[in-house]
Amino acid sequence: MKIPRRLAKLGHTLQVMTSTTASSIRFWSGTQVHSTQVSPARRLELYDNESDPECRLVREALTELDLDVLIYPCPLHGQRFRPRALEISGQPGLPVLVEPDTGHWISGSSKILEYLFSNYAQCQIPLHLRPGLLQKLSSRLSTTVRHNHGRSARPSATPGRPLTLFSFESSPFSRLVREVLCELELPYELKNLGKTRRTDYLLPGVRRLLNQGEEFAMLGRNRNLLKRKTGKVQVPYLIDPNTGIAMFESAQINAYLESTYAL
Ligand SMILES: N[C@@H](CCC(=O)N[C@@H](CS)C(=O)NCC(=O)O)C(=O)O
Repeated sequence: MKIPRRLAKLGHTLQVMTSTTASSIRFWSGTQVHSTQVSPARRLELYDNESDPECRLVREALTELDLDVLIYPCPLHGQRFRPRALEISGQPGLPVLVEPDTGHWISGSSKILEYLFSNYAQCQIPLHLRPGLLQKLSSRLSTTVRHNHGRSARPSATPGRPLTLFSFESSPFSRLVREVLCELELPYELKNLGKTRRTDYLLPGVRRLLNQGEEFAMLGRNRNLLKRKTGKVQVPYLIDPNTGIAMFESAQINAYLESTYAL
């Protein structure tokens, strides 16, 4: 059934509002980059469920540490990657982080966060990410506010190659895309693009308006990469090597994912 355009727009606006509330409940953790001192030679891999409260804490840390990760979505009842996560860790829980450099794997948010901060920032887990009761409860509340979007698998076609998503964890628009990627069990390279300086907090359009139509000079690996590729820095940005498309705009990206992969 085709949904009238106005109704679809209203639906998307409501989704953005609850997604913004979900980020506010987490005090916008997973927004600002705190410099990484060591980068892994090869990308990390994460068996993840977008709506899982513990997985969220790990993704927030990945943004703050400016680390990219290959996401293997493991929605409830998913058959594409969930069995492999179980095989690796020997237990059904998520998240599971794999470091392909060493074959080393870790499961559970507390251990993963400890590992990430001690290995990639040589420091302790900052207070706002330490997996205590407040963190776990607020992360669970964020899931509730999103009505469990991104939680359960839906039938989908298998892509030949992983997609790429430029995003940062607290971005309300990017979350909507990550939820669909998870439900459709589409593996993707998550290119984190946290904020590095004050001007990054301005909306992309406002930034260009203040700078005669040009994007400001950017700090940060992925910010520069995206600026070189597209001339602007805005998330979400999706690249699908299977079809050759590359696009901005959360509503259009989700429409593309639904029409290309949902069965
Ligand atoms: N209409 C766009 C809005 C995208 C947008 O405003 N994204 C924000 C993050 S939520 C952004 O890119 N901010 C610029 C920055 O982080 O530098 C969409 O639906 O995708």
